[in-house]
Amino acid sequence: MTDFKTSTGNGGETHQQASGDAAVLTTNHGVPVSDNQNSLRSGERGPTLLEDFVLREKIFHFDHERIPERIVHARGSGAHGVFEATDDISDLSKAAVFTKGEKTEVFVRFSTVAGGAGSVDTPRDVRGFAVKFYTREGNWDLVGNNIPVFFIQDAIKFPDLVHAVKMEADRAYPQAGSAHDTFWDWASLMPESTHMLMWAMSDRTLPRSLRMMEGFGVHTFKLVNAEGKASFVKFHWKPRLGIQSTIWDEALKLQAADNDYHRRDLWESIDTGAFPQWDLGIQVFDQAFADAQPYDVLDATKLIPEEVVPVRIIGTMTLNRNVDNFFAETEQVAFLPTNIVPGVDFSNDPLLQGRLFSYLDTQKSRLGTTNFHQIPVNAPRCPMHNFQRDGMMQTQVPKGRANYEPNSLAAHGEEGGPRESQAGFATVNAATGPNEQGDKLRIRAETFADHFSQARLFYRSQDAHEQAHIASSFVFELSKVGVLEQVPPRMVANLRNVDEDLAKRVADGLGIDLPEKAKAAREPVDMAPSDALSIHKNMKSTLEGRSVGILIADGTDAAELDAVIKAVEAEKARAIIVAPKVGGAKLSDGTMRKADGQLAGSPSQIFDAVAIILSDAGCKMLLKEAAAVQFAMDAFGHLKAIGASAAAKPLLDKAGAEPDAGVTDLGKAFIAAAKHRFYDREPNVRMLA
Ligand code: HDE
Repeated sequence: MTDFKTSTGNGGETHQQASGDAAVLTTNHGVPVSDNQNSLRSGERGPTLLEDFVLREKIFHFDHERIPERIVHARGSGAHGVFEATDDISDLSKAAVFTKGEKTEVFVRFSTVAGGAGSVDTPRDVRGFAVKFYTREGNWDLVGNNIPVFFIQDAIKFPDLVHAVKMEADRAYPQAGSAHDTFWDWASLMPESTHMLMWAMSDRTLPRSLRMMEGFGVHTFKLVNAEGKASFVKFHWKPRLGIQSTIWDEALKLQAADNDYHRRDLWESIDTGAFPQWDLGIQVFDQAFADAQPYDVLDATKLIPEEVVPVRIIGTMTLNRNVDNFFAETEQVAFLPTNIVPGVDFSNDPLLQGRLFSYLDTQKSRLGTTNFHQIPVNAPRCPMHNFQRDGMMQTQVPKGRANYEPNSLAAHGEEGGPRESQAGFATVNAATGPNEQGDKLRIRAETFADHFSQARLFYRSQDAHEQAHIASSFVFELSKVGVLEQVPPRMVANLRNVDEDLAKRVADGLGIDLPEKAKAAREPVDMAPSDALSIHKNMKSTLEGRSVGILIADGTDAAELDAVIKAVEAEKARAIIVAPKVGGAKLSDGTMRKADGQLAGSPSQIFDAVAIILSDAGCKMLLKEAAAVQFAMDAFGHLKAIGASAAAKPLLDKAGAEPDAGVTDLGKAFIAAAKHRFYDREPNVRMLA
């Protein structure tokens, strides 16, 4: 009989040697396994035996490895961290998590919405921003997005929205994108989605990094203090690195360059100790303020401008630990808006109210058991006691007879079990909003009728470049609508209620006549523009947390290269060397310098700025390399700073990178430029709507 263990060098002893002192391989039931290479057969070339419990168990388990992916937010990336409360808000909330100086463990999962678990990281899409706080009073989940408003006002529309935006039911495409018939058919028929559409068509849906986007609780919630007094609140996450987005052409090309662009970026930042941080802010207001607004604070398609109610910072979240296992943690984490702690409460927002039902159902469906709270990533870190018992996959072993209450077992010396506490969560009992009590009505409140004022507010708060991006996104997305010819004009008819100029630009871009203005349920009003809504008006001049790609080739000046690397690293940014061969390039001083990435696999879209350091000979060689020309061309087209050695000029010329404020030599000017994008360049490189 042939012994494959020795003749192939593939198993048995060889394998053990390779894994050093590794623990003994066993079955799920702890039985040591002697051969993990060959199944048990009847004769050398005969059929496999049913008796082979090792094979059977291994394949059985493998066959059941997958669980249903999330219906929305299927693709996500998670990390552990800590939240530290930095301000005393005991006058507003009694929650332990907000006690000044309190540190609370957190788990965060960022996600795209429409695509499947294996889809790309950079489609035009909303990003989920879900935070689980393991507080000493139980888990609090703030399950938000990177956009402060939502598409719909009532949870009953959610399945329609999701069906419309996901891949079309018959053909199963497109994956992870809204640029298709069914989404725009639905959206153009839902005027209440217009405000969110403005955000979705802006660069907010093209974040440069998960570390560089804001987060929002979206709904109005309540804070409750020790006296039981409630205030309304909206939650905000502000990234310490500032907000930064890519532009559309760059995001498209990122899909080809790196499917895992955001996941990798998050992992590598945490892995290298550059821990991402966000400040948690609150906008607090009362009923009198709510009543005085021209919109309803219970309507999730509306925001409260920061200029009207400033955001007060009350704590900082730091993500400092990558997961040990993606499935066990990031996939199995179960967020529930119903996970709430004393000191925080819900509002009557009808979208939030619907979510309170939905998430519990979905977790049971995904994780298969009502005991999903026992999975380590979901389990509270504080003690947990109740009389819930049994169920599939019960992993706890409750002792004694106390599985009911009231009971008098203690009188008999037995364990009686937990008791209710006055300090426990108690729903706020006060008139806190319109329709708090009343008749049962399947109706939308009249205060929810204005669908366009805040869409206009958003559009008019953007700078000219951002407005051009929004108009161009509408053109791009609507140009992907196929046979449903009625859809683009219907959408433009809605946009006329937002801004006549925007509507005209979109109609022109599509090459269609300007349609009649759609009749608004309520005429929009002009609100004072809010600078806080613009990315460009709030961008940080910084290189921190960003990366600079440095293209080199044989002959590159060693001193020049080292100076750029040093200057980039001094700014807490990453310097990443790109060369035609990953083994590296032979520099001017005769030394070999290893590359971090090979040119063909490291296009400039994965960097925030680029330096091109070439000798005359190196440049001559790269003029014949399309990837090098493209490197410069895309950096220029994506409005990035390009620092170049004098000898690299022919490459810039061939790439059409004309001199401007963002094209510099390799000195200080490059580092200063690398902190910015050159949006003024854009009219020279692309026709926007
Ligand atoms: Fe969700 N949403 N959602 N959602 N949502 C889910 O729960 C739902 C909404 C959000 O990383 C699901 O565990 C309804 C708004 C995030 O695991 C599901 C409605 C906001 C995540 C669900 C909404 C969100 C989800 C799918 C309308 C921003 C990912 C898988 C009433 C405030 C969490 C899951 C993670 C996930 C239902 C609207 C954020 C089906 C019914 C508004 C970040 O339960």
